Amino acid sequence: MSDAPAMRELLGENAPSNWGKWGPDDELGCLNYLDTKEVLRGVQHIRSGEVFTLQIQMGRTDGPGDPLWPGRSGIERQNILDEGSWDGEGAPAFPGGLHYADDTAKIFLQGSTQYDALGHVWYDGKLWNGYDARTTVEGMEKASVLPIAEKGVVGRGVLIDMARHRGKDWLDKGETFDHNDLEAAAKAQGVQIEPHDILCVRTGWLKYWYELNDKEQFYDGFNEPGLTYSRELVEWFQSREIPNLVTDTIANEVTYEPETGVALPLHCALMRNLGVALTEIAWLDDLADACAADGRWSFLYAAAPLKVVKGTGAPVNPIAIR
Ligand code: UVW
Repeated sequence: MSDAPAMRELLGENAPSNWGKWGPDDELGCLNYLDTKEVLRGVQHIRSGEVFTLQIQMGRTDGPGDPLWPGRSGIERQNILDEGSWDGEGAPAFPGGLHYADDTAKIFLQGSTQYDALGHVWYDGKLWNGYDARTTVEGMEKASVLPIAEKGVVGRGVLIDMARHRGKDWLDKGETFDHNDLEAAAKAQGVQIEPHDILCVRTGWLKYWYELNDKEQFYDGFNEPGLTYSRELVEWFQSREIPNLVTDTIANEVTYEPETGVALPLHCALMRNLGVALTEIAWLDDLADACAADGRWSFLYAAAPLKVVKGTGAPVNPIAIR
């Protein structure tokens, strides 16, 4: 048993919270900030019409495979019908000679670029907005990914390139940064992180995954780089009313908080307590290169995860238009 403190001890009895802010039945949390005004504000950041798709490829076979949280596996896609299925006796026949291919797939809903449901993580038996954790049994009755998928996520996106800011191709294992570093990088990039911005943060970690091409080394001492917990950082997210954090890491924060060893406290502090939506495993490198080339770091961000009823999360292919 680890001697890390309990989540409640780390985050505090009176941790910053948005529970109840949007009523007792809310399942959208900070995505409520993204109203029609925010959509129109985002549209104003389209200048050149370049489109970037931010999902990684699912089921790549030419490299290390898909980057995943330990214990999860990548998509298992199986071909059910192909040209061979139409040969011989008993083959299906459609008037006109139509042939087609069909696949099935077994996937972890968190096994690619994805939105976490707001209820995906919890502590002390309570999810986002105070829902009982027993509502997760055999499918999420509350704060599943479905409300996020029904709403869609559209607004002004801003990209902070922490790897570039630190002069690195990618951050190191366990390397951390905080809100002050985000502000400093934004200033150096000549952009402001504004209230209600969809905050995209690049660490280069996915580039490391593909370029390293060595799973054993990648997972050895697994500790992703990322944002690290402090109460001030959580208050910063709350006061800026950030609706959505998008990163190119598997779990959006340093895996183990360095001082205490607690795993993924920001999942609890930001998602469970504040209702900030988390988007993980986003491919931000091409977007970052384009932003760096002309110094424009804001864009229209649009995403909608798949509408999985009771889902703990769902794959998504977000789009940035600049
Ligand atoms: C966990 O919750 C463990 O990870 P993720 O948010 O990446 O799904």
